Amino acid sequence: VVDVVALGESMVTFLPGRPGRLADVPSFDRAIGGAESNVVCVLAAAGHTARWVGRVGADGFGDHLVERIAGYGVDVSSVSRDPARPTGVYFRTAGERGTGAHEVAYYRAGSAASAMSADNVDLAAARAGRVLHLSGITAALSDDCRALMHTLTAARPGRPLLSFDVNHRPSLWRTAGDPLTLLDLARRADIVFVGEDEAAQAWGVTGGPQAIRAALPEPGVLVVKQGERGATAFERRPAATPPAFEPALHVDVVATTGAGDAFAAGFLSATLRGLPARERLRHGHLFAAAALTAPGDLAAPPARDHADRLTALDGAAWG
Ligand code: KDG
Repeated sequence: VVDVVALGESMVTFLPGRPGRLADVPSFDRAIGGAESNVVCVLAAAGHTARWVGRVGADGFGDHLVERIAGYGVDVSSVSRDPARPTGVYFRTAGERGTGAHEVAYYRAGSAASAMSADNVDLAAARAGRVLHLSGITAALSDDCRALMHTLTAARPGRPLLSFDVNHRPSLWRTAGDPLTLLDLARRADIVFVGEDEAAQAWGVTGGPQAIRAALPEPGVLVVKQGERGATAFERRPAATPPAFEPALHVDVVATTGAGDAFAAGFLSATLRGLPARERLRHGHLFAAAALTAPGDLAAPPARDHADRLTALDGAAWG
């Protein structure tokens, strides 16, 4: 059984050759992006078995994505090709120093992935792992994709552990309806990742981790990401477990894109290894730090023995 399967849209990403506004940047370098495939690429790099299920166009960009993702050791045998629709792409600017704020221009409306549905996606392959990782991005791509998300998150016997990253992308929800849908989807998952900022923007839930947990009591594990401060994990079992907070690592941010995906990969990696909450959060932070200090979405996580040494440091030495 494969450890983790992720389903979602991946895109060819164009990274700017130099800082500046989208209006000014003269050239871009090609890389790959896609929140869900990022998670499985990092997990594969961390030594787990992983599969990506998605849909790309029958075009060179589709070939590029499939080949690059396979290059991380991810199983891509269930990726389908759409003969009529293109692979999505997006361009972005470099993050501003300090804040990491950047512009993103998606060219993904009508993409091959936006046509994913229960009819053209291999549902058995999607459900064949120990963990199925999904994100809220898919729910914003089209009505078909939203229906697919409802199918995959429905309770059923033998369902894999369902991991859901809310990944609220405001620009996609401008045309996709109400992002409260993301709250309904999160309620069906076993492990949920959400940023404090996302909960406020998408659901109007302010007041920090406790308020978010109150709005989302169903998932067995809820991880609230609090930006550069750290992250808090709530767990239902054992019943009396208090929430665990772990501070993030201090790094010089090069680009924030992909950091949330790397965090999820680190947390899931440690979850699959049966590590306790403190170590799961710390693996999340450690993997995120690698992504934050790289220009693209993806960065190799630290080797496992090194990561284990770092995450076992006592409180004062960490962070
Ligand atoms: O998390 C990184 C992703 O946001 C990026 O790779 C692009 O998947 C993407 C999206 O839809 O924003």
